[in-house]
Amino acid sequence: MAQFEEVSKKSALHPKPTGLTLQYGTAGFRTTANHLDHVMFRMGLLATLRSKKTKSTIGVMVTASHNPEEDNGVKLIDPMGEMVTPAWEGYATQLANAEQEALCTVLKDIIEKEAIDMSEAASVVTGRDTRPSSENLSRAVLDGVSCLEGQSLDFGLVTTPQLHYMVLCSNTSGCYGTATTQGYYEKLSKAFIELTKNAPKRTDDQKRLLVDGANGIGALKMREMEAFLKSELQVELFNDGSSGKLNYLCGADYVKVQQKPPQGMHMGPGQRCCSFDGDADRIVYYYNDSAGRFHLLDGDKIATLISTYLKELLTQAGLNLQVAVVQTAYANGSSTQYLENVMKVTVCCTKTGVKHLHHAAQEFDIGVYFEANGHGTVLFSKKAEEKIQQLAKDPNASDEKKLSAKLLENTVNLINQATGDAISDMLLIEAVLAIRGMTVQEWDAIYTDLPNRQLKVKVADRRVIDTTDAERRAVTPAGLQDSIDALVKKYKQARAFVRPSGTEDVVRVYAEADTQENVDGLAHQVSLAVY
Ligand code: NG1
Ligand code: ZN
Repeated sequence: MAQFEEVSKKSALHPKPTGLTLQYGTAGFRTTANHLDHVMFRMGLLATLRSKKTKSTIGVMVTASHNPEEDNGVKLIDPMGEMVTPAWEGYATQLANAEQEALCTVLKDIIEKEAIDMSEAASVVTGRDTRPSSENLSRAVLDGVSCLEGQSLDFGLVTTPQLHYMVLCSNTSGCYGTATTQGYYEKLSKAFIELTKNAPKRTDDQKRLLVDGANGIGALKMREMEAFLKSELQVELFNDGSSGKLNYLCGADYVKVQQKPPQGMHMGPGQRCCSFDGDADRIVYYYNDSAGRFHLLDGDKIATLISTYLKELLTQAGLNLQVAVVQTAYANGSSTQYLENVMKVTVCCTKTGVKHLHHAAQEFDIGVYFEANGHGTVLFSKKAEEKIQQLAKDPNASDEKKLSAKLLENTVNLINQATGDAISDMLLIEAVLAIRGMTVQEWDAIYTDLPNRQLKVKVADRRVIDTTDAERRAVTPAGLQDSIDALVKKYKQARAFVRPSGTEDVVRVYAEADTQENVDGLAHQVSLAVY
């Protein structure tokens, strides 16, 4: 077939370094940028096949999120804006690792296995972050798409969640929104402005927010968004990419892991601040108190704020819808306790990686999911959306109920349900704080985090560690879990676990205990047990 000849010919322009093997991990492929050209070309091929198979638009995002600027990565986005299914992750790995001469055979195997009709049309949308390598790499993706005669639309510089949104809009005939960045800004800003009308007394000072853009795409897109917000949010942007290096000493991952403010931000006492990560799908908040002490409000605090707000509105509206919060093993123990015992919401724990949380959240009427690192969103079931819409226009409903339903309706519109989105989450948090008349300190005081520590350990082969129970217990190597259990017993309110990272060649150690000194000791001892 002519298409395969084209693949053979073009793939020679995107040669695979012999012997290099990579794996489609938690967030797609990620490694040093100069090892990725062939992977990009091949992901263009695979996205085209996926599009033919699903008869839908598929997304390909070129980014390595919070990784250093020299890295890059790629991930595929499925029709409803979610991560690609596990079987196709497997195909992605096979295709990326096929030596040059075996490429067409692997491609044909996938086509056969999935019974793909190659005469189907295909449509692929692409996007990229601001890494210097991203432009060429996304060109390689487009090369792959054109080889198999797929249609492509390159959105160029967009945040990861913006591309997820484009995919979802494209496959729902515009019902979710218009598949343009303009459509995205208009949808979100309209909902935000409607919500903040319920907080008419907000002062300019309360509208002020300091944003660390991680020197990445989020900063660029925040500048574009600002014009649509009509001063209802007054953003002061730091690390906007004009001089600093992407993710270097800044961004959500740095702030969360180091538990300190990003460099280059001038925060006054009590000033509300937030950080995006390198592709703007994560956000964390923080402030310095009057004594200069740093306070972090991570994904767990965000999930708590949002679920409290939703529960209150549902009660006021008299709507019987179940709210659940989905977390991972990294969720601070205090947050889980607060959610279960005080808020009385269902809490479930999944493996790390948004696809697991997203999947679990789909099981509920309203599923709030957040990783502690600030990656998350809220999913509303069809039933929940319909009930809210019906009540909002019910002529017999009381004014109070109607108002709550309207607030819920605008909240739904403000949320990017395709994936966690720093810009959308930020606007939601700002709206909730405004409506509830809450300061960042009051939000922080909902519960007190247990001191915690995350460490990375380099080992010869991280895959020797296998885990169970949503990654909270190690099954192999033999004896490791017993050692961890023995160490944890020595401390109060302690918990610890280890797991191999899905995005870096390291083993991650996490620990919690009653004091920072104790938890630092525990994390260190656990990291020694890993060797
Ligand atoms: P790994 O490297 O598997 O721990 C990290 C984050 C995940 C997720 C992915 C994708 C932590 C502990 N892990 O995964 O939560 O965000 O990157 O970006 O933060
Ligand atoms: Zn990210």
